[in-house]
Amino acid sequence: MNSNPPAQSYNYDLKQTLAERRLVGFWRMLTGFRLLYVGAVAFLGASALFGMASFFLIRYFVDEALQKPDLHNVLPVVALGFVGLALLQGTFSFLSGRLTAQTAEGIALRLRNYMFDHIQHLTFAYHDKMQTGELIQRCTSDVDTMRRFFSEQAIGVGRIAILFTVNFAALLTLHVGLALLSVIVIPPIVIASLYFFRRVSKAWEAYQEQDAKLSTTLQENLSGVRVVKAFARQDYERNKFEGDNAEKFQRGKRFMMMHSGFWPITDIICGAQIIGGYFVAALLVMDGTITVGTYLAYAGLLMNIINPIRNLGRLIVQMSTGMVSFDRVSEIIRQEREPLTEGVVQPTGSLRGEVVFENVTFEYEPDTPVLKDISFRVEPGQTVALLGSTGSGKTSVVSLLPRFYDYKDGSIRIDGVELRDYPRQYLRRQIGIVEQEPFLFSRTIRENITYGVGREVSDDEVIAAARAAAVHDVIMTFPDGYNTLVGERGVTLSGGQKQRVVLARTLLKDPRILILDDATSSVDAETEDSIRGALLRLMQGRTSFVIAHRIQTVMHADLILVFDKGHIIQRGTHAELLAQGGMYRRVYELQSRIEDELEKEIASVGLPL
Ligand code: DCP
Ligand code: MG
Repeated sequence: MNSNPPAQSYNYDLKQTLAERRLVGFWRMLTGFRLLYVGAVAFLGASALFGMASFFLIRYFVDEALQKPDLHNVLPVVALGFVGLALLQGTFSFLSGRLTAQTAEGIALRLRNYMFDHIQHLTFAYHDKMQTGELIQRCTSDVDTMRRFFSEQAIGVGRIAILFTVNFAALLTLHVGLALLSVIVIPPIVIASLYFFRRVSKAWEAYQEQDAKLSTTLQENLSGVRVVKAFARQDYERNKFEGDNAEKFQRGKRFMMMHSGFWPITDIICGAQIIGGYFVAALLVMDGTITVGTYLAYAGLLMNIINPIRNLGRLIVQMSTGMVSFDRVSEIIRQEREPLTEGVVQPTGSLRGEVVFENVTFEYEPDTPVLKDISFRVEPGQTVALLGSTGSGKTSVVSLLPRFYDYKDGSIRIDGVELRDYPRQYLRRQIGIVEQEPFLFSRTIRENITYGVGREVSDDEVIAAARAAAVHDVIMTFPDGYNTLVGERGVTLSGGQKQRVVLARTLLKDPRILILDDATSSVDAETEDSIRGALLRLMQGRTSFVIAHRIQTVMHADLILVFDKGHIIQRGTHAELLAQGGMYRRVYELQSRIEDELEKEIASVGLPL
């Protein structure tokens, strides 16, 4: 069963890759790009070879060409040789750069797509806990650090290995003793690099963590801008942001300082190496062991060896940032996806809509049950109303039906099949929810209404749904009608309008089981009355769960469940519950009294009802 189709388009299992050790993980991430990567390194090697060859040309020029009587004949050839070598070196270096860019950008592109898709498939429980800002930061900044890892450090390793090998081999042909002398700096540099590697890793991790915190603060402040303004808390928020920002500054400074503390050390070591090498080589020239041409070639090659060694240190230190980002990204990727299409049963038709809860217990956090011993039964096409004080568990009950969360104990059966045996995707297609907090995308109203239908929809259907949700007339007042953009670049809808657009979206989906979680909370009583007719029509023939605070909205339900602290404390029809007394009746009487008084009040001041 292929539960996560998009992930399958990658020809390797990223999750397994990331579970491994980091370097192995990086190598496996190169899957599909290895040829490009090898090409990039090979072209670099070719470029290095031509660079090295020019030093031998120098030696030939000084030691032999200059002694020749027909120097004027040789000179143009030598000059052409230098130009030719430089051209070849440049060309291959350019080609290598191209392949590198293709590799690194390609890997980053794939990783970003993978992460986006992966995050969409994570469980509700994970999203409840993980901050949005943190996720955004990991998908952008950390992925970018990994892109740099592939474009700079991964290629850099190959580059250093090649430059070192080629130039060291060339040095050996010049003079074995000098060649060996040139590499005595390697151990101290490696030791210094490893020491810095650990410290820089830690500093970078701290920096990225703070960066994520800042993203979260920013993101929350932008989403919650109304609250900030309404409470005039700008100063408080600014101070909080400035505090976080100052911490980021400190951590960034620490990271940069550590980074830069490393260079003087390697510079000193490498500088000593170069001077020492030149000095010894000069002594050898003086006693005639090597020629002047060899000396010049040595001088050039030595620089070619010292530079990669120096860069090795830089590379090791920079790699630490790639590793940290790798870990932060893998933390997300290691999370289990919520299987969408897996299920013991694979129903093809529609649900009938019989829902049975039996002693269901559910908790978001271990050992803090939110629902305790919930049992009830709904026949197909019936309407159940859920009433209860805030936090009593109403939303939690209905969130179990589309398998947003898995219940702990007990059994929930739809049409006689245990909920766990249904594929999530099937349930989610059969169940329509109008959530407590309606959400619209920054797309057109039409796109928002047809979202989730999964087929071409005619304008008539869209309009019919909007009419049923009593939002058609509102939409027609917008300049572009159904093509009006919602959100930042378009119209701003009121809470009630949003709710009704979401209602239209759910109507169009034509679900077998309908969940209305406070779906009319943001509409006034008058509009609610006008929607109620539509809702009643809509609920016909479907099993419906209606959560509402006004008893008027739910009094016609076939079954009313009254919740308190995760328990069902009362159940029955409106008439039965009124006869029972208790909480239901108290709330009913209270609400009726308030409405009556309100009516009287309005009548006495002469306002039209
Ligand atoms: N809860 C939680 N984690 C979540 C959602 C809720 O721990 N992701 C807790 C908060 C409440 C309890 O579960 O203590 C029940 O929450 P519900 O959302 O089910 O409560 P209601 O829907 O009944 O409340 P309201 O009328 O305010 O919507
Ligand atoms: Mg709720």
